[in-house]
Amino acid sequence: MTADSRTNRQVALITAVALALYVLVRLLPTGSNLNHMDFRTEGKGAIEFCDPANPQFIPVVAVRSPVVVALQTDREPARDQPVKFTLRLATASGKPIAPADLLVAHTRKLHLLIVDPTLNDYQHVHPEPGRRAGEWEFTLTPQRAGLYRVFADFTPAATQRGLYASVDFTVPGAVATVVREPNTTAQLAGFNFELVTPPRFRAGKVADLKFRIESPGREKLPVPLQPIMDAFAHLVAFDEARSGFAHLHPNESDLTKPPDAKRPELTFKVTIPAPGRYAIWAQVNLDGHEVFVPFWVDVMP
Ligand SMILES: [Cu+2]
Repeated sequence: MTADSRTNRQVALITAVALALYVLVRLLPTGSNLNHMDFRTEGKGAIEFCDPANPQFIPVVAVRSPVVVALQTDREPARDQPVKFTLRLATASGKPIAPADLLVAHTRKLHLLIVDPTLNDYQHVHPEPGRRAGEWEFTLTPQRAGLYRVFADFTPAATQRGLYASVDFTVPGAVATVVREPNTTAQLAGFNFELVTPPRFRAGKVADLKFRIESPGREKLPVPLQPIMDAFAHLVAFDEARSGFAHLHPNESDLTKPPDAKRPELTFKVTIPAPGRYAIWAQVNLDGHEVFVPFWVDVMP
């Protein structure tokens, strides 16, 4: 045997072993009994998957979701009272969607973005698996009255792509009319927050946003900004009709490189398809405390 043919045989052997390992790994069960067909929607209006590189507004309510969400409460929801919810997550054909069927995304398997009709009470909740498969439990204290909307954000192991669904519940009482003017600054938790939007924020165009935090006063103290759910900040935009949401993460995604401590600034990209007024809620972690900051932004035609 020549040296050449020996090398060829070794290369062939290594390739065969690598191929066999690849096939083996692909055949290993994911732990989920669901497959991609369980998350398929037929015909027009199927939900669009989100491209994390270019976050879009996701029209959750208008499109047909391949999953069904239902809510149950331990008693009638009431303003300023903690309510225990059981959320049931199932495929369109009724198969329960349990923890094994979902991948961890941003440190959690299931994110709920919950907002009241005036967009003034936004809460981000992570339910825990309940007693039965497909049941997820969480506690929420609604701060307002009216028809609350719950957007569920999760990633089935079978499709490995973000999927969305929504469900509503009512908090009895009169819905306060709140007229909000565009507002891109806020003072909260002892800090000043600012959302810098393009001078002409237009629908259908990619927009660059900047989010800044600083201490008040002339002497700038360090901002104790820490990562939360694998990001230095999360921005969630809702339209007034709550037809869906956009969930944005900073371009500065490397958590080992924190932004400037005295004036942290994070940049975001978003495309909002329709003009109108939007609430953009920022969620950050300041020294271990979760802070939610609302901004109000007009998007032009
Ligand atoms: Cu997020």
